[in-house]
Amino acid sequence: MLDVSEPLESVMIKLASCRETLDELQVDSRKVLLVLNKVDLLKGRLPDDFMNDPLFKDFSTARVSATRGDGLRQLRNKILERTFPPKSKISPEARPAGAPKSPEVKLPADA
Ligand SMILES: Nc1nc2c(ncn2[C@@H]2O[C@H](COP(=O)(O)OP(=O)(O)O)[C@@H](O)[C@H]2O)c(=O)[nH]1
Ligand SMILES: [Mg+2]
Repeated sequence: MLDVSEPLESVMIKLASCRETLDELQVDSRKVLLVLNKVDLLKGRLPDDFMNDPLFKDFSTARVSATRGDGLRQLRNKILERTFPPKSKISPEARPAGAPKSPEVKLPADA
């Protein structure tokens, strides 16, 4: 999770540090979901302005405002897609006993 309302230099320093740690741990960048929070405070600055930076390479991203609720539905879907990838063509009946089914996650906006 990155607070993108901070000065861009600070955002990039934090991202570089995260990236370094993930590389050390040999985490596959394609598996990373980077959540950009506080997009409500961007005031005209577009995430696209900085998201082409190589530091973002191979990361999936979700843009949210935790306080306003923007992007939470998309974030939920991205988490669910990764937790229960569609490539698994196993029918529900063929699931191993005890395997979790995709949960229904309720967000305030669903109410
Ligand atoms: N405007 C705005 N404020 C947020 C958002 N998410 C968290 N905050 C506020 O940020 C404050 C917490 O600071 P934060 O930078 O998230 O945490 P810290 O850096 O770990 O101390 C709280 O007052 C939250 O209400 C957001 O999406 N938009
Ligand atoms: Mg902070």
